[in-house]
Amino acid sequence: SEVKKSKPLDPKAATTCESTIQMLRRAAADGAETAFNRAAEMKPCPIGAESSCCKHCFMGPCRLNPRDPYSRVGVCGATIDTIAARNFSRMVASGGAAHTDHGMGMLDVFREVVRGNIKGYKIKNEKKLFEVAKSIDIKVDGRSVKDVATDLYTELERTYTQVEGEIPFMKRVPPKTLELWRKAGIVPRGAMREIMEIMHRSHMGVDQDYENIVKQCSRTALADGWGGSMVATELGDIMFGSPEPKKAGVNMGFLKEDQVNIIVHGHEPLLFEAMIVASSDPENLKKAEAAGAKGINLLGMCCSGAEVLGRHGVPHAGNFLSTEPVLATGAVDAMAVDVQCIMTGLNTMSKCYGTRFFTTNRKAMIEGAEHVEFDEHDTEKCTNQIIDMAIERFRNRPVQVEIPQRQDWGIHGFSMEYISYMLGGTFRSSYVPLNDNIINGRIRGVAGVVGCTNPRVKQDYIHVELVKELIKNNVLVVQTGCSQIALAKAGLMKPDAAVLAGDGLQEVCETVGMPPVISLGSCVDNSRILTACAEMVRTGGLGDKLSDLPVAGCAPEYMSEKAICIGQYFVASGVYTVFGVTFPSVEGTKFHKLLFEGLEEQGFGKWGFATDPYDIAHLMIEHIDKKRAALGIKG
Ligand code: SF4
Ligand code: MSK
Repeated sequence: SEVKKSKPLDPKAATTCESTIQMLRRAAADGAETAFNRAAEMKPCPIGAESSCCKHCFMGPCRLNPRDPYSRVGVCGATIDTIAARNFSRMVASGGAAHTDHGMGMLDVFREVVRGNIKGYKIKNEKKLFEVAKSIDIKVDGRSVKDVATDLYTELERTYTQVEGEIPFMKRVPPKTLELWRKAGIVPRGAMREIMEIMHRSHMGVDQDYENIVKQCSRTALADGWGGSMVATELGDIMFGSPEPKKAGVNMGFLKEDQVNIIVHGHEPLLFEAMIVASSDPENLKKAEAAGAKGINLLGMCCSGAEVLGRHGVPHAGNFLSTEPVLATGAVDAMAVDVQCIMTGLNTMSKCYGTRFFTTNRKAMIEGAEHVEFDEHDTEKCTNQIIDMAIERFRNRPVQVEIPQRQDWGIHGFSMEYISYMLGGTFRSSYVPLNDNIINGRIRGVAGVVGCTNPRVKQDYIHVELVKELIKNNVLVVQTGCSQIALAKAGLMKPDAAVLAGDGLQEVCETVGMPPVISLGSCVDNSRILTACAEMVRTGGLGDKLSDLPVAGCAPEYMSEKAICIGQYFVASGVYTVFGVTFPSVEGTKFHKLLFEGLEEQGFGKWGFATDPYDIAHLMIEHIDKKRAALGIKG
């Protein structure tokens, strides 16, 4: 009854994902609609798209003309630069809040594990615990795991709650870069303080100087990248193990008609880790068997999935835009979600196909959806309930099952530690070192290609085409989030994809046995890229600041405010970062010029924008070449 007739959609124009095309066709035949249909029906507001409107007070909302941006000001007199900078700052605050709240949740669980109040998780990776502790000057020699973990918890809490001083992971930042940040006054104190200050400064009548606002954007974004997100990544590795390369599968073909299929979607690994335990519990397996199923088949989607794909090899059913279409298979017995990137439409789509859909986090409920609260102190209560209801749905599947047959295998699960090990223990050594290969030109540079998929552009197409162009030009690609799933489906995470790379990169990949495209995990794991960049500087030969490195980043199909915050922390760190789809500023304005030129002149990175995959790739390659030339390592 909730199904609405949508305009006909050409699935092949909407996505390059074969499984998603098949499911969009089925959904259309069934009269079910997805974000693809809704995007076609909802024209984006051109004034909002270029961030030329303000609703920060009730003398407005005020709309300026992006085609003639200085022709008007808001009722309070705010210019286009003030309005766009304030809007941008709230995107950074919201994106940063998402990651830091996620990280703080991980820290809460870590504390309870250390105190012995949570039994369902444990410190799995003591080596990593000691390494992380050492990296922020906690004494480890001769001390017990519990003592080091207690100190680590206490120290990392400052990442979020500290009101004065520098957050702990500033100790990992190359000294010259840190010096620049100190001079600019953008070293983060604690995430809560930075986010609060942005919300204050962007209130009507407070900070109206776009340059000053952008400084606070950088400070807040750095509190995410080098703070909230980095803590989430490191604690994930400590509690669940650091990822190691393993063969793992991606695509809807990993759904199994004869098993109870459960998808976990969202971002925090806590629910997923508990579901992994519950789905292999003999009691639950017996119940599934009694219902006629051959087993319980757990799959991931979005970032929850990306994280366990690398850590445990759990198959991944697809990225953000495939979360609704996968329900049209009729094979998903339950979908459990936690936080971030959960479309409201999933609830409606679940009802169309009889999937049991559960929100599990008290912070993220959906009207009309079943809520089974996940409590880290008693994980089984939630996971067993979800499994029971999934089994029940399997027993009485209300619709015919149609599973796309495509399965894509690849090597997933890289981490900073593994890359360093793979390259001979350090980024610069006698055995296929990264820095040496950049210096000798076999590898031109490193590109981070990350981020979402967005129905305003053809799903996966830009990610895949631009990565192919980058590796063809000897640029090693590292990936996180939904982007890495696009490339996994395109087969570029197999070592034999090295044949698509330029001669130099191909030689390195073949020597080491690695793919030319390396998957690093979820959105918060972009912090692994920051750590790797810091390690490249520390190793030597590529300058003494992060901004000296021949590296670039992009999020060509982004849709989330988290992506804006990630982009800003890369830019503030010194990385050229190109976004696609649309950019929330008006070209030619002072604010736009600051983001796209001025920040680089001040010694940071800068933003770039393009929509064509080859244009994006060549903007990144040109930048990498510019940095190589500055280092005197041309050719
Ligand atoms: Fe308009 Fe100024 Fe109020 Fe914004 S803050 S809505 S520009 S009056
Ligand atoms: S899940 S933020 S759609 S990458 Fe992290 Fe994917 Fe973007 Fe969400």
